[in-house]
Amino acid sequence: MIRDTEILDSLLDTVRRFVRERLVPNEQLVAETDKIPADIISDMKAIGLFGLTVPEEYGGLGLTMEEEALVMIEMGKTSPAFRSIFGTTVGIGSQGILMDGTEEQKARYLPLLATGELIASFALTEPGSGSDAASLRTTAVRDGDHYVINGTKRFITNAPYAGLFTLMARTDPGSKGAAGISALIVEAGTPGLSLGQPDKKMGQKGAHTCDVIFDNCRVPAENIIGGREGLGFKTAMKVLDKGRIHIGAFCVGVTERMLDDALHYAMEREQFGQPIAEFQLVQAMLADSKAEAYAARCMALDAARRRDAGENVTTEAACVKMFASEICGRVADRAVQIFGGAGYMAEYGIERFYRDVRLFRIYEGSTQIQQIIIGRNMVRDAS
Ligand code: COS
Repeated sequence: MIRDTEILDSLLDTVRRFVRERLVPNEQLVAETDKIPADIISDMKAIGLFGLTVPEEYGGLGLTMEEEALVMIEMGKTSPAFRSIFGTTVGIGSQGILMDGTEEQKARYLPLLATGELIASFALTEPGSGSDAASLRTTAVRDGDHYVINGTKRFITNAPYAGLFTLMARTDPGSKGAAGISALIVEAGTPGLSLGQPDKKMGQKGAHTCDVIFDNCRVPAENIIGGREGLGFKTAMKVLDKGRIHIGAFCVGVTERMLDDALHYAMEREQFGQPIAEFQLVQAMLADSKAEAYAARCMALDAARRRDAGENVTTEAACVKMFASEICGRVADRAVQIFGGAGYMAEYGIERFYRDVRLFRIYEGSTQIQQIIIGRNMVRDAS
């Protein structure tokens, strides 16, 4: 749903210009230094990127899903690391508080998240629990007015800068499945919370993940999201449903960027006396990529509109995440192929995208997890 076309167009125009003038020229620098310059992060805060999804009454822009998807498509036209720095705050890191938090939790944290003063991380994955999220082992045991947390979370995006973690932990150690899990807000700096070394990754330099370790970490009992135990797994699943449309839309943007780069390269690069874009075998790669990017764009926006209309979009969100991340990987591969030898060389940048986009098929639920969700829901709905 688009609330006001004029206001949205102006926001999209600002983001487009910001991407073109501030982010694209710094892609190589970020890849080489593994760091996003502080002045770029300040500019992101100034244009409201950290508050995209926080409701207006808490100081954010309160975008609908369709509006958010359109912004993500624009943000995808540059290195994914730039999205990552604010993406967990507007996405999976804060949404649990927004969807299921108490009024006090929202009033306390959302305004700080909307300005970027606090960065939020989503702490679900563990060394022994990835796709099988309900098997997580981190415990949060009630002790008077506090919960005492023990366990390790792994590959946590933005953990090195996070001001708060939306943590999924087992408050009922007697229950092995989803029902014993709760979501808790843990502020950085709480005694007993420490961070591992930053992970060395295949791509997305400038975006950082690390372990988050809880060793008898005490958090006030009022930090349990929703004020009740046992809701955490469902909170996490609802957050991921929305996050998957966000990531799917972002994949569309990155796909369009890589395709644009490949098209321009093919129109400039001459072989056999003419631009390689004139050859039908190159055109076939461009055409397949164009059709897939178009399909993914339509899917992402349709799922977003359905969510805005109040439909349950668990299946559609999984379809978008699966399809958009898969075509993104295919287009990255074709783009490298069109660039030929230059595609393998760092200075042309396309090999960097090829490595960066590999993550999309894995995080926020792998392609295989999306297949399971879609297939299971189809059978359930039909019976
Ligand atoms: N929205 C609301 N509730 C949901 C839900 C959703 N999308 N999906 C599941 N639930 C509920 C179920 O209805 C069930 O509730 P009841 O017990 O009251 O019926 C409960 O949650 C458990 O669901 P289910 O039995 O389907 O859980 P499974 O253990 O089979 O796990 C998958 C389901 C595979 C879908 C889940 O583990 C998953 O998404 N894994 C991937 C995790 C992931 O994306 N990790 C990335 C880390 S973040 S970058």
